[in-house]
Amino acid sequence: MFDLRKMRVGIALLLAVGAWGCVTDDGAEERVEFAERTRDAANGGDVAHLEWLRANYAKSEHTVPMRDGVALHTIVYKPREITEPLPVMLFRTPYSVGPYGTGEYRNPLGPSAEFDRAGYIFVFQDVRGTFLSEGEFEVIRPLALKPKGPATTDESTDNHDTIEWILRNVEGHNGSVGQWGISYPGWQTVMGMVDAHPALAASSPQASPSDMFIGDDWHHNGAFRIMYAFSWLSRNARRRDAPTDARTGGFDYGTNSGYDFFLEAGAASNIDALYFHGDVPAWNDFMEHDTYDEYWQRQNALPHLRDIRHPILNVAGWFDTEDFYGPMSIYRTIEAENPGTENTLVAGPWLHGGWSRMLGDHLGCIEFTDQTSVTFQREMQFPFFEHHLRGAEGWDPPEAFVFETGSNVWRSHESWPPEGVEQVPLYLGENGTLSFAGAGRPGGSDSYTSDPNNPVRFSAEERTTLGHLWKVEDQRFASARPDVLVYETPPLNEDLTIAGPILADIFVSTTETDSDWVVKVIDVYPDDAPDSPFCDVPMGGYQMHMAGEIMRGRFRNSFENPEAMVPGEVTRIHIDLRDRYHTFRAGHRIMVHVQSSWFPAYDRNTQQYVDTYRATPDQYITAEQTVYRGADHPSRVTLGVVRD
Ligand code: PG9
Repeated sequence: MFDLRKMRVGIALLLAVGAWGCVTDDGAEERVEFAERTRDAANGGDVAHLEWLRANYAKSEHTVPMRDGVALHTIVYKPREITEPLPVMLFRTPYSVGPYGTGEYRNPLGPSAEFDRAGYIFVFQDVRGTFLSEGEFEVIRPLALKPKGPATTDESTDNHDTIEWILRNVEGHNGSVGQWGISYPGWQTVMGMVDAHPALAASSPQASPSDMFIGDDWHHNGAFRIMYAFSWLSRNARRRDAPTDARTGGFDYGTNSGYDFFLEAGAASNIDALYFHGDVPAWNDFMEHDTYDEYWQRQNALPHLRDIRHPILNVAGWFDTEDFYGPMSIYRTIEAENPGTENTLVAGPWLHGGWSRMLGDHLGCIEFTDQTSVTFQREMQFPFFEHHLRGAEGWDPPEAFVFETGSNVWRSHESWPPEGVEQVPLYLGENGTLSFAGAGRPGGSDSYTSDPNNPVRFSAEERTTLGHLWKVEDQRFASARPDVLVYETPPLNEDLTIAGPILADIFVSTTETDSDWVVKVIDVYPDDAPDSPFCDVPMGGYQMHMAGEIMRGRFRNSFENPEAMVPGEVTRIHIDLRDRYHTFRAGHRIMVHVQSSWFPAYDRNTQQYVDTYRATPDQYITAEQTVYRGADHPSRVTLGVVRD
């Protein structure tokens, strides 16, 4: 008999190939695996579109001079027949605009194949210092200080100069340029929004980082994301001698256990001597900047998001493990600083970039029922650009298009978070309880021993790269550990929907002078939950990671001026677990975990106030951790409960 839902997985893989190729980041393993699984589908499905592109678009390659004379490699695809002036779509990336050579085509050209069919001029550019472009690559190059001299460049001026070149040199355009990109190309899109060229008429930054110390790829709240930084930098940020069309980066871990690999490497600064040997300058820069100093502050995009007059479509994935803080903070900053600008938020149940490359009807075991990325591409992204670049009808957006997970529905709201949300504390209680009823008797506490030589895994999966699915992974492996505190509500009598930021306030003490504090909010499925067609994990009792964040104790009061924790002193730790829109269904339970490591997604805290990046093996010491609860120390997570 056919299992209709399993058949949909196959169809999903088939269709996903059409949106392939927009993101190149970490997760290479998954993509290779994914590409292998779908190769036949690609040959059977995608080839038709490729042939159509060859027949209908002409490709040309150019070296485009920037204001300082550095030439950036630029590829233009233009419909072979242009009967009326066409809008331009610009994409700037450090991940290569290949395939190179006028006979080789990208597929699709636009953010989705609809764009190709509608007829656009597509312009792709290798950013400064990458692949065939000249110059030096600087990872998240800070904007130049103002006033900028006539030959001063940054990614904003390169963006501006490129648009100017397009207007002057590419025939057949209608004067309107749109720009999009996911992650690093999304950040390039943000840079294009700063002091934007007047022809830039619509921008869609998607999963762009905004601040690499606070909440995106390299750190969260000052805790270093060693696994992701290692894989990304080793692949994308090696020194190069000259422009090249070949990827020079990559790394062979020689093991499938990132846990063992990073444990054996020890402190982060050892990595250069062990593996990089000066070939990855950014890694050594990071090692020199272990607080939120000028180096990191200058990379923060948010202070520059002023005077934005053109429409913006911001896109975020609820379960994006790379850049979720970025798009949400970019949305909020544009909203606050640019009244009157059309600034729309889209947030769906996606991993990093999932809206461009999968159907989005599930993530790991978790099913979302709608083909969410197809909905996004057809009903949001395409009409947004068509309207603003070509004047087409059919785009009248709400403030926010947001997908509510758990109940699996798209909703439109006139604000984010929506009206009618009440902040409700959920208190950690005695005997592992979690209650809305109140903080309970004073004087309670729970303790565990945190051992940095036996850190809590971030995922039960044995892997070397960060991957994505741990953001919805079953947490039973963690609940079983003695160094993870577990608190749980009884089964809910009715559905409970939450929207907006989840805020944790926990009262803790440690016997040492520094520690990491991780809080996770988990959706626990009932024992009789039906199994998922998408995985082999029993869904009865599944503990879905719904939200989670880390705070490095030394940064609890200030990211610029870290402070040791005082042994034995009860200390409040506030952690923003970031936004979610989720319904805990009736019969499900809410669970909270507290733990002091999340390895190797985050490097280990020595648990002493020493130089973490240069710690010697003997400096990693155990700490006795206590979490206080009850009326005198009401440890809690505060949820935005949707009341109507
Ligand atoms: N998350 C990736 C990234 C963005 C910006 C800087 C470094 C890495 C990416 O997927 O592009």
